[in-house]
Amino acid sequence: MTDPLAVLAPLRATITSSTRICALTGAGISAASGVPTFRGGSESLWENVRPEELATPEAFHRDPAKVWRWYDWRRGMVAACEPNAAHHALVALEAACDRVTVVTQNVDGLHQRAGSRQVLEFHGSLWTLRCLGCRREVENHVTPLPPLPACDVCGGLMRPGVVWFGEAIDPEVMRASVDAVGDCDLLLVVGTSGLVYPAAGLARAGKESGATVLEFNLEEGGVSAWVDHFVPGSADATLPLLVPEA
Ligand code: BJW
Ligand code: ZN
Repeated sequence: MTDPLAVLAPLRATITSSTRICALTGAGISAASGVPTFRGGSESLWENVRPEELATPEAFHRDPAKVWRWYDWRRGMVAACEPNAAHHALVALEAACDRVTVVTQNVDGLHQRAGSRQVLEFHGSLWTLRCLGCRREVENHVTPLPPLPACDVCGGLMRPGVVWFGEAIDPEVMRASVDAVGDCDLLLVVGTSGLVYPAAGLARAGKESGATVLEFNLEEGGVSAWVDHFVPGSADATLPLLVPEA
């Protein structure tokens, strides 16, 4: 495997002169915290059910209790995890750069717990519930939850405040994310398979807007063809190499 330092050393000047950095992150950034990724690996399975079969509105309407059991299990698991060196490296970059925006596909809240100040949750959050009756959204960190959580106001069924397959990204989050990738000079694509759209399209959009695009991953994936440099390795080992004096 290529030495990540050998990839990054010639880029030192590009990195240190960047004034606007955007990080597009995926499940791989939280892997070292103990949060399972979605694809590749038996640990990503829950009760022998594939995430793709649970993360849909159809699955929720068919069997809300089953989908809630999965989310409740994940909430409990994530609550017991801590941000890792990769999350902390993005926070440390804020000291060295005018603006750092994290666009995360993750719903675990670990970037915020690490201290990142500008986080766009592209696929929502495990810690938000939305009422199917009155559409009210609430922040909720109770774990475990009752089997079918109900709205305090109208008694309707609450659903996880995440974006499932076939659902639209929140338009404001979409706009802010497109702005962030279009407006940065350095785009870090970290720990995502680059298979899920429209998130994966943000990497290409960044490239087309003139950013230098670095990908940090164990292996090449769906967006690697668009990036300028691929930095191999676990993100908790490679992202800290970006931080000055690291
Ligand atoms: C490490 C590491 C370490 C491991 N260090 N790296 C055909 C073509 C194009 C699009 C489509 C299509 N058919 C259908 C679509 C659309 C669909 C889609 O993209 N499907 C594809 C799968 C084909 N997209 C949608 O449906 C989206 N909505 C939409 O299109 O709406 C249209 C619309 C418009 C207007 C009105 C209505 C509708 C919504 C997508 C929502 C995705 N939601 C999920 C679940 C969120 C909630 C939850 O968490 O439960 O989001 S799915 C899941 O995948 C989750 C993730 O955020 C997302 C991306 O996964 P990610 O982060 O890339 O993780 P993995 O596991 O895939 O990869 C991990 C990576 O880490 C790997 O690369 C490893 O190598 C690496 N890694 N350890 C560094 N230590
Ligand atoms: Zn309600």
